[in-house]
Amino acid sequence: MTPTITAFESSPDRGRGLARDMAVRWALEEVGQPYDVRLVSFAEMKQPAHLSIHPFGQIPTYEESDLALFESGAIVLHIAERHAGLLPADADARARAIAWMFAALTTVQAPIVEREGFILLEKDRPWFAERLPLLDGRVRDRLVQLSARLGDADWLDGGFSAGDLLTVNVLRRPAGANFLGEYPNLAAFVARGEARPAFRRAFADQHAVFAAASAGS
Ligand code: GTB
Repeated sequence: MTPTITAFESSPDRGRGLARDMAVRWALEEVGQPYDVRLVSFAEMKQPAHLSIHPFGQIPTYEESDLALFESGAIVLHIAERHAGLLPADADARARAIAWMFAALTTVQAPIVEREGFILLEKDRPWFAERLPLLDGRVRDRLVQLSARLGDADWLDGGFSAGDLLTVNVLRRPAGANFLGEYPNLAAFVARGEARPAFRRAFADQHAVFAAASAGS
């Protein structure tokens, strides 16, 4: 059965592929699984029908037969476990790839999202100028460590995996991408991810939603 995912009807990122449906689209493209997309408005996300699938009223969700999932990381893991191409066959390598998935969504993402939220919500506050360098430092600390681990490898642990997919996806967010110039190997890592045909298809599909909405408005 063709799975259905949800995405923003009108994404605030204006087609830049920064919302979390992007990781799910990319994973589905990597494994060659066709999918349908149900676009939802902010209001629809808070209605009982959507809340029955996503308890927090967000996107993305994933529905396939009787299975309904939320959380982009869980959805990508589900896709990776059921299709070849996103997790190594060797059990230890697979466990390490899953560790990178968790690292992307927790350890790497946390300071990036914290800085992003701070800029969005607190830029007019008197403490903004004093606190921003602290949050910049937290992002840099993480990127220094990630850069050291990646070294001159193409991917984080052997071949491309769901761990790389989620890490690239997180680093694309503005609060990560703003610093990539300081870490050429991370910039190249993100560029390698973005050059993958599956990424490009996923990006084009989500961008088409924005383009269609703009044309209609
Ligand atoms: N942990 C969840 C996951 O990974 O699936 C987080 C899901 C989530 O944050 N969903 C957001 C959402 O539905 C969209 S992705 N928000 C609506 C709401 O909470 O009411 C976050 C996002 C939104 C917008 C941009 N942007 O404009 O750049 C980037 C990322």
